[in-house]
Amino acid sequence: MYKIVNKDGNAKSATFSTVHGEIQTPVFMNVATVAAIKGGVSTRDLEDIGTQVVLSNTYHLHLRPGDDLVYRMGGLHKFMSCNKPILTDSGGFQVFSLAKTRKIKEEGVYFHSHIDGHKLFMGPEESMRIQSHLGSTIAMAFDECPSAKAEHEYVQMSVDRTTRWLERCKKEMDRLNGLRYTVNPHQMLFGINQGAIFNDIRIEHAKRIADMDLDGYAVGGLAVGESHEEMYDVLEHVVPFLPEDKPTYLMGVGTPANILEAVDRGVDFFDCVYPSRNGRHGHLYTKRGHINILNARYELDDTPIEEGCQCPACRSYSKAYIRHLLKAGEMLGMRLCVLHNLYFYNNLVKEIREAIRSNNYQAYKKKTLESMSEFDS
Ligand code: PRF
Ligand code: ZN
Repeated sequence: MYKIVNKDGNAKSATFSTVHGEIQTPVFMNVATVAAIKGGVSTRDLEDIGTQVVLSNTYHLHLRPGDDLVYRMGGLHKFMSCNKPILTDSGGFQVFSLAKTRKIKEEGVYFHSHIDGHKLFMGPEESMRIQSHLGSTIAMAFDECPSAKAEHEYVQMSVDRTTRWLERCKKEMDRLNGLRYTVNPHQMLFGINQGAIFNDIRIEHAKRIADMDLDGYAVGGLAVGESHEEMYDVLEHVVPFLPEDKPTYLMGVGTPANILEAVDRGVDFFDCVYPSRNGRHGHLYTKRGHINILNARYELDDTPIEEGCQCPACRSYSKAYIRHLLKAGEMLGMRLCVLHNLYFYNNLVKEIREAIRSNNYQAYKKKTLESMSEFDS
């Protein structure tokens, strides 16, 4: 059940109820590709950093440890001891970005594992069966994400096939949810809009999938090499054709500025590897821009990464100490940086929700964008 709490312009803030708890949107999903947030963050830490939803991956878990194993261990929630909603991506995108020698056919995609090279096949039914084994809260449809540089003719052909794949996903998900030994019989399915940067294809596709009464709708195929302006333009054109009474998810996006702009165009779910990946390298987000904690200027800095930040790193440790840990290759250094960055993203969407709910989004967005560009060291 998706209920809009308030709209401020096109920005919307909602509550989304799931069998694993209620989600407040806009929300940032914390990426745990192989059922672990990289950087040594455990599910025990999620409360401290304000995580609402965890995102994991069909492709990776199918290869290792195998979705069969996860099923026998009682499903992903039990396996990784996570009591929050989990969204699983379908594997479509990862097959295209990671696997070697893939061949796309009407039935699905033939490819080789990026781990040991063995031959595999994944189509809509396989993706749904794997996600059903995992028992995630939300399953994503199996799609093709065409390159941002693909031509109109190819993109049209690909999107038509993605629509046929979506029909097969829905049928298979309905069947799986009705089986007796399903981990999560209430598993939800989100469709994915594609069409590269061609607004005509995007809009036609959005209209077709909007009629399919899915639990939510994602905009895929963005942040794959096009400019930020092109991405915002696609959102402006396509989001109005997706059902307003369902969640809108922009896949794999993005920077704090991208999130602020996309919220303004009606998006309310996000995920991105930036906070965890950048954290592992000592690149830290603050309200005044990003800092590189390895910079010599922080050698004797006894202040936290961000004054007033309530994350586990800032509540106890100085920049000088965290810098030392990273330089010494201590695991704790990386962990503290990732905890801070995830807290920053989760807190950003929390502030965004508060601004939308008090009809103050434009002013909040302007102030935040201005202050975030203050420094870059
Ligand atoms: N499709 C799927 N997952 C994704 C994408 C997509 O297009 C993207 C594109 N930014 C990220 N993750 N299934
Ligand atoms: Zn912090």
